[in-house]
Amino acid sequence: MFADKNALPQVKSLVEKIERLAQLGYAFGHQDTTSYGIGWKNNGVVYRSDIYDVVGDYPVVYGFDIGQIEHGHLKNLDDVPFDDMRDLIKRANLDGGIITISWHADNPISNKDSWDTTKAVSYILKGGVAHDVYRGWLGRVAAFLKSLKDDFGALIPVAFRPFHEMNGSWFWWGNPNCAPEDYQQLWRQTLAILSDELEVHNLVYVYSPNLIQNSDEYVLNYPGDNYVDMLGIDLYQHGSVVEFKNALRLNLQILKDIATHKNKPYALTEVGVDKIPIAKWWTSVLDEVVSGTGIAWVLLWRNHTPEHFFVSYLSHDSVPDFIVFNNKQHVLFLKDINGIKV
Ligand code: BMA
Repeated sequence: MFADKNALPQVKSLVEKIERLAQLGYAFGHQDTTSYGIGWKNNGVVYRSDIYDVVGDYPVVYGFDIGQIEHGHLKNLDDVPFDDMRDLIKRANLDGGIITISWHADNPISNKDSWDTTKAVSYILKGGVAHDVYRGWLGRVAAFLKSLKDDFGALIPVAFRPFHEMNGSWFWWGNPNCAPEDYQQLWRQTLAILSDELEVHNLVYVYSPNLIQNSDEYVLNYPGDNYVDMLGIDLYQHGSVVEFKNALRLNLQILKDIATHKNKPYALTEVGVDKIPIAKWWTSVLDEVVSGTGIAWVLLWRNHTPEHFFVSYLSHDSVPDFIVFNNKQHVLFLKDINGIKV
């Protein structure tokens, strides 16, 4: 039933929760929301989020990234200590949030970052020269995922989104740096090693291509229904509002059709426009297209600096519109799903 045949009951509960959310509206998500924001960093004492500063509420979906865990580093690629990340995950889970984790893994052949496109995937598959290195990496990924426990010692379920945007050319696991068949093998082998060998059983597996032109492109790298629990799409606004809305509409329609046919939940696993240059972007662009499409959530990327951010922060021009957006009945923040508004 789930990609991991031995998935824990928490995995089932998480999928059911995701499905319930999609019936109520769609949930708001933010990457690294409690790790840092504009002008501040989590210090382990004050629990904070730019979103909370603006609307007095937290997102439902909390995104984290475990890039660099593969080397056993203490901090991820964006300088977030893994010990702090674990604490923030615990807190988000306790508060009723949903955890999703991506993995900007370094290139296992060149040892440069995820964006280094040196050919790598075929070498880390079974029989490849770097397969053992990759196994070692998964050992460290597994150790972290298995360390995510609540106060009662129960494992926290995670919507795991490895090797995302595989139809884009920028990551070493993306086309054309990796053939679709190799990608599918990488996915299936990763799942088998994590679940069967390393006994990681708290994952909902999420497949998420970047912007697509048609459904063939969506399924080009798809590893198969038995290996995926949830479907996603990543889509950013780089050009005009009109172009973006058209692309978003088309992509959500394709995603919905495929997901409905496969009977799997679906989400906009990354979306946004860097620096929010349009004051009413939340209501007049995002919500206008996303509302009523049946997606479970939208995940906005990180608030890094005033030159790179995706969610309104205090004093930004988009704040009034973000408040209107937050007040919409079908846009779900944490208090909404914990029974206060709906
Ligand atoms: C990208 C940018 C990078 C960051 C990476 C992983 O979209 O935000 O600065 O390192 O995501 O979070």
